[in-house]
Amino acid sequence: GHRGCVVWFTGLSGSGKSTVANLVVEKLHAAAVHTYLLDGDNVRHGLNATPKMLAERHEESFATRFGLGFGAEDREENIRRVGAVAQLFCDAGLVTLTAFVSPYRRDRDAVRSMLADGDFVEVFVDTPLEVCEARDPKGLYKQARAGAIKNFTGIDDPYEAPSEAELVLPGGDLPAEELADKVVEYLRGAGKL
Ligand code: GGZ
Repeated sequence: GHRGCVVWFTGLSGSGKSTVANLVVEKLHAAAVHTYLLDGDNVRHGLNATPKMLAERHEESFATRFGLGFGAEDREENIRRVGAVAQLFCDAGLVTLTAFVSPYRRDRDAVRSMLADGDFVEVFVDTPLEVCEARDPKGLYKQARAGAIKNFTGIDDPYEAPSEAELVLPGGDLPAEELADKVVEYLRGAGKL
């Protein structure tokens, strides 16, 4: 058995966080390392469901009190809860990967400070906005430009790039496969595997 850690991916929508994290999971699985990946697809549908999602199953007042949207406060609470869950998986000895935009430095640093020294590995998926917007896999940038989605990160909401990330991935320059190799290489070098 090995000690757990939290590999925290941060970057714009469409930067490749989830894609790279999923590839890292595959590579670590092949190396018999136990992992768990938390991302928008499994967290923002359950634990941190949006008000709209909760409204389908609960009273409107319940949905607005407990659902999490994309305002600064809701993003802060999203990251706080994800951080707390990641800490539990880390305690259980898993290499825990998270893939959230997590645009605020303060919120990411709060998670870092909850973990033991060295257990938080911040991975900045540094893909230029132009590249993310050209990819636009879900058509969200187009909607944000048209004003149909408000507070969209990179368009009319801020993204605070990490200044001291453990790893910066050139997301616009290299294929996801090679970026994932860099993450595995880093974790191996840092004695995390
Ligand atoms: C940013 C948004 C927004 C707004 C919906 N801003 O490409 P995606 O679709 O799958 O990734 C984005 C995801 C962001 O959720 P997170 O939980 O990662 O955000 S945060 O860490 O800031 O709490 C995008 C979609 O949800 N999405 N509205 N306004 N991304």
